[in-house]
Amino acid sequence: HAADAHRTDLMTITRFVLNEQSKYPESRGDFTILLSHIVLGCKFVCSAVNKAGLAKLIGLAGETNIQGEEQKKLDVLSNDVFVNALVSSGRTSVLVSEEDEEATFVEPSKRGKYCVVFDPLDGSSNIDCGVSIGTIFGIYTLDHTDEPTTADVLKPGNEMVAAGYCMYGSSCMLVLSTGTGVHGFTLDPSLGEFILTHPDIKIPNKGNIYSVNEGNAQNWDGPTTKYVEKCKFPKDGSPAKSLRYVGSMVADVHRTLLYGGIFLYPADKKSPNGKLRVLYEVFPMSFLMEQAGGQAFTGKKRALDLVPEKIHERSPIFLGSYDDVEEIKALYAEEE
Ligand code: AHM
Ligand code: MG
Repeated sequence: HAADAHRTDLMTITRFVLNEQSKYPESRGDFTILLSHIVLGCKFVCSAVNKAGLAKLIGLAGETNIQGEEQKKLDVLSNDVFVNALVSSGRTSVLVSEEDEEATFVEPSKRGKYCVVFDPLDGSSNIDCGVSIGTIFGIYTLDHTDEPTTADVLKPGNEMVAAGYCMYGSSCMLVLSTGTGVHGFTLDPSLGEFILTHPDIKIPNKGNIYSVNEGNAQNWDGPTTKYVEKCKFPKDGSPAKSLRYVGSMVADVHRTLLYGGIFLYPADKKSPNGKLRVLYEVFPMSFLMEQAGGQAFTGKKRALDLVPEKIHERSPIFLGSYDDVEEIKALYAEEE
């Protein structure tokens, strides 16, 4: 029976990726090992986030608890966990984290062929009120055996070999693409395993939700202003869109992926490059959107074609359903 098969033949994320990688004859399991270390980081952060209130993990970095122990803020802790997991995988050479100003270069004895860019705990301003937060990551391959440099990660998003995020919400979900579609896995807490629950996610071609921090509207440029006006007061007889904005990129993008619509973090007069970071926020989410059949646009070009010059560079971003992103592209094209 199919129902029995579901319960006894579990497609874990490790099994899924092993299956995928076996299609490449040259694969030696390195990617699977790397991913299992990322998964470990996600499980650790998930458990820490769930216990945050209880364990009094929340607080300013450097604060001490009643036992007089130094407490680490959850985002600092998450960063340490991911850096340690990635280095100890023995499969990485360069790491870029939102939490660290400089890139981490793995010592020669532990080096491997991958470079990982990540935001260990995105949306951390939402921790204290229990709103969903997440980890975002992107993976590049190192294509030489010389000493690694930041040039190895300052590459366009279209060169990423994999990208994903883990959302710490009402359930813990890991969404991954290795370039063959987008697949969602839900953590079964009793097994401690991510199980395939959302195979081959496709974003609807058009959605009825827009997602943006409208408090910045007075500083927007013309096309963004026109677009949001159109969402609220459509002139072509179509219904107005609903507004949903969590303020946590992982949650806002996850909803956009599943329900369709558009997520915007545009440029404004105060932040001409928007807020979100190219390497570990814009690229991974754009990679997933394209793999799910959607689009990601910067206001000037396809987001994945950006070539970052600095590891913490920012870019405006408009991503989501194919047809909705077409509309904002048309408005920017009119400007030129
Ligand atoms: P963070 O990396 O400091 O947590 O900021 C990133 C977050 C994203 O998750 C979210 O999309 C965005 O900031 C929200 O920004 P704003 O509060 O300006 O709307
Ligand atoms: Mg962030």
